[in-house]
Amino acid sequence: MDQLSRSNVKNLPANQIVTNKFPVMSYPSGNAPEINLQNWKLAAYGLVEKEVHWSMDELMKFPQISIESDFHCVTQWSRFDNQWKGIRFNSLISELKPLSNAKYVMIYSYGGYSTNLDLDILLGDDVLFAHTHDGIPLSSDHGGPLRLVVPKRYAWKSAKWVKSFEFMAVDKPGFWESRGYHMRGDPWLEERYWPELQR
Ligand SMILES: Nc1nc2c(c(=O)[nH]1)N[C@H]1C(S)=C(S)[C@@H](COP(=O)(O)O)O[C@H]1N2
Ligand SMILES: [Mo]
Repeated sequence: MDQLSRSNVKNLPANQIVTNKFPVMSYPSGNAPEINLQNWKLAAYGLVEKEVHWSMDELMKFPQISIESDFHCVTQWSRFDNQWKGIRFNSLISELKPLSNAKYVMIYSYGGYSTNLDLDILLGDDVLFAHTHDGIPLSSDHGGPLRLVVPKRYAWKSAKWVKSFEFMAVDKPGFWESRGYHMRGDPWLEERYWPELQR
């Protein structure tokens, strides 16, 4: 089925419009941050038994998974059938051993962006740290070398240019969440903004 006819059926959350383009949405600067790929590492810390810093070579030794998922931006565009390839968030967990009180994760990006997610959601089979989109290495505009992909949340939770993530016992707002976006951001429940901030 093509993308427009699919949009009439069941895969489009309320008040979204299908696009076949792949818009770039980056804030605050509008530009991709400078990232030194030479000594690039992904760091995990907080409520874990062991802090870990992975190089890209180390990450590439984890199982490389491909998933197809839809991408829903809170500004109301949706892009169907994105092919993402990368490493499941879940498969990094065995090295970290989160403590039992770890319930939330803050993802930090180069450039100062951050976003908070429930650990439960991140452990899903569909959540990846992706390095490839539709068969092409992720461009820096789209979050290369590595971005998070969380299909069950609005796309602002799919942090580009990931740098580190922190396990937390208490939820706290990331970049957009502290500016009124919803703490959870489920597109099927239209969790766009905190109700008290909606006008
Ligand atoms: N680091 C970072 N990640 C980000 C953003 C951003 O501004 N900075 N924008 C978010 C928003 S609002 C959306 S819709 C998607 C857009 O991803 P794209 O630019 O690859 O389409 O990235 C999300 N991840
Ligand atoms: Mo977005």
